[in-house]
Amino acid sequence: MLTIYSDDHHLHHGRCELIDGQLKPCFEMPSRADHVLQRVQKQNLGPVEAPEDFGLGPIERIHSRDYLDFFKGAWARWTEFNTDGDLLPYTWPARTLRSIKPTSLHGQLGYYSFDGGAPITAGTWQAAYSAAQVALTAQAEIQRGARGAFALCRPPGHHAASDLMGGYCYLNNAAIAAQAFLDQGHKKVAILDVDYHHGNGTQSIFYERSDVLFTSIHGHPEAEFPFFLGYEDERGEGAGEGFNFNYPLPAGSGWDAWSAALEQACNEIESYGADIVVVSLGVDTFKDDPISQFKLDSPDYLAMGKRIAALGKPTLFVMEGGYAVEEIGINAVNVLEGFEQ
Ligand code: SP5
Ligand code: ZN
Repeated sequence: MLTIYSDDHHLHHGRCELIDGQLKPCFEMPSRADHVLQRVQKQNLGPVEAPEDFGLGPIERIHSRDYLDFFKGAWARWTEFNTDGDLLPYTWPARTLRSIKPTSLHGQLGYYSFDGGAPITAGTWQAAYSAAQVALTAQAEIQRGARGAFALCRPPGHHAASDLMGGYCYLNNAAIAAQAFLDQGHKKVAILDVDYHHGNGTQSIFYERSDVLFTSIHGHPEAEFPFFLGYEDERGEGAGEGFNFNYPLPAGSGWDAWSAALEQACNEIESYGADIVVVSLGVDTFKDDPISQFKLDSPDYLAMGKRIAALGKPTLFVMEGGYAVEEIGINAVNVLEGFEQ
């Protein structure tokens, strides 16, 4: 299987996030992608190539122009005030407040984010832009006829909505790739989001559409980030009604419960009749993940890949979360090896 990877991800290195009342080093760190790349090479998964540059066009199919302009220009505006800390939001237009776009940098940062987990650093735009190109280049490989391809994206993307960053995500790599498939002639794309966290950004982007089926298996939002989306009763709206399937699971869930949900998601993907499957591949479902509560073990990821392969569809794997840095490579590549077996 071909892997697409860009060194540009190193340009994004947030300093800290708020965890349990303390500022701690960001869990979403550059060594994550380095470990996955090393494992791809160690296992001889296949060639590793740099992305092509498809420009902003395919990104603008998902993200609003004003959001992209804000994100691209935010660091330069921040350096007029401060060159020391990362740019982090601190006020959001929650209930009782108005969603009017302010003029100031911090006002706009709150307007274009939903949490404080997506710091903007000097290289964040370039890293996120390149990650989107990584997804698009792997998408092009599938479009040329490959059965599978791996987009080793960092930063991840599935929490990013059309005009919101958050949850370590800025540009929704999986959504951008899914839209590219449609724009290149496919009619039905299924997204299978296996990251521990609900893919709220991806769900919101396609919620009123029937040309993308969204399925997600995740920690129950009653108890888990992103808290405010990901319930089972979210089935899509308007033309999208019946094209959204959430499988929230309780803390402590292991392979038995998780694989039963996978079976249901796969059945929905089959009855939908997808042309293409895009997997939002987070491996923060691992038992030793430092911020998650599922109990999958490394061999389970082989079984996951095998079940996805049984769908018999061309499949694009897009890297999302996973914070047990030493094992993230083993677990992510196990999915890909399970798919290829
Ligand atoms: C892409 C992705 O996986 N994003 C996840 C963002 C999660 N951000 C919230 C993390 C809060 C973790 N709290 C854990 C407390 C452990 N003591
Ligand atoms: Zn996650």
